[in-house]
Amino acid sequence: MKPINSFFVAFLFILLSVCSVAQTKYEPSAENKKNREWFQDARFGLFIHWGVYSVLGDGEWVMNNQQIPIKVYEKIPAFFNPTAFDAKAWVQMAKAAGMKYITITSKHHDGFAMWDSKVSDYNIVKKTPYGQDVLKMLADECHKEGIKLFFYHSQLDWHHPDYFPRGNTGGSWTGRAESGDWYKYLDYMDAQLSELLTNYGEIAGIWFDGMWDKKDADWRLNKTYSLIHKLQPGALVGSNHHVAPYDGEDFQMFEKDLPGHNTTGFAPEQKIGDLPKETCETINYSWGFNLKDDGHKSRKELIQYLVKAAGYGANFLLNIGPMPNGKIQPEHIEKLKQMGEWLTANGETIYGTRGGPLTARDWGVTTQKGNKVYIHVLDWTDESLTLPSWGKKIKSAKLFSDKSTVKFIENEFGITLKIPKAKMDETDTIVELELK
Ligand code: FHN
Repeated sequence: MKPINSFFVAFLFILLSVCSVAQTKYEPSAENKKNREWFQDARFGLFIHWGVYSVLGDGEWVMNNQQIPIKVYEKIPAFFNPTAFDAKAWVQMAKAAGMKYITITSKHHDGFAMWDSKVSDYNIVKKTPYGQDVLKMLADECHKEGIKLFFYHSQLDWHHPDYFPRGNTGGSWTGRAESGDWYKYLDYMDAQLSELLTNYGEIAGIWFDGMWDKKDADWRLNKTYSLIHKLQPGALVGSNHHVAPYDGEDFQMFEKDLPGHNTTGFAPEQKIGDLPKETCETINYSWGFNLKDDGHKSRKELIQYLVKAAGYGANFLLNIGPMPNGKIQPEHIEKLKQMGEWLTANGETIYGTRGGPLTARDWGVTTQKGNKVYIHVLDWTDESLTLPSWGKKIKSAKLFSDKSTVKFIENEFGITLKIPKAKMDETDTIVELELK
């Protein structure tokens, strides 16, 4: 037999490496691309943080913040009995608020599964007196009502023994042995995700959170993302890792910030990519139910956040943290109702739009659909407002609210609109421009 030429071996090795990289590059399916369009058109969704932690009324981080050892925390599910949970009422509330999808926590950092998992007994059916699969009830209701459903899934896990080496949170106070098999943990996570993507009908996407706990770990993203796309090619994958999207992701998220802002300090290096965008925010200060938190945002703040997000070309995912009995705080129901009323009147300027021709300004934002541009004036007191020109001529301008004509001048200084003071709306004065 002839000896194999070492150059040939090296060449073969390089070729195989290139091929394997090429193979792993993600190409979204046609269905997935269609769903990305749907997602951007939807613009408004309901975020739900709900788990056994709600029993303690101190937010979803209570296990870590109060350093409750696993053995003690495991007693909490016995008190979780949400007999007032009503999937129909939740979905109707979301619909009436003008929301097009729901993203609910399947598992948060405490590791407790809110569905009938066969992979682990640490779940709502096995460990709570309620004993029912709330995700199944919600999924069925969403499918019936045409509301899409995403699962928020925490990669970080304060309960699982194989989540090892530990990350920045969930330290020795959990009482876990200082050992574990990381890849076994990832297998467990993939197995749970497979359940969620197999037994609950069409799932709009998976909203990951927690990679930031172990920034340098091998999260085996390629394997997990491929699994999701194999099980449900249309499902959108996003991750709240606070950096630019990784290969295999379908949308980019921003936590408590509009794209490109970093007021929270979570994302100093977050680059904005080309994927559809979403920003999430709390209705008060907490994600999970917090008994003491009454810092509820006002109707105006919430509507303006939605409008700004749309101006930035992003969806708004607004969070509520249901109570342990399954009910939603009345203040939150009221706020959602008010948003729905506003959207009934003004939804045309939000749904199906993309970020407008002008980037956000101190006075507000713009959205666009076809040859219509919506000028959302959020903070302005003068009657005249000059916009920089973006190279298109205006055919007509009118107030969106009563369709009355808005006078305008186009000249070398830009486009000046004259909005009568009496017609200004302190939440959002919308001028509809029709382009030539
Ligand atoms: O730690 C979580 C937090 O509990 C919540 O789920 C939010 C939602 O965006 N994300 C994490 C913090 O980045």
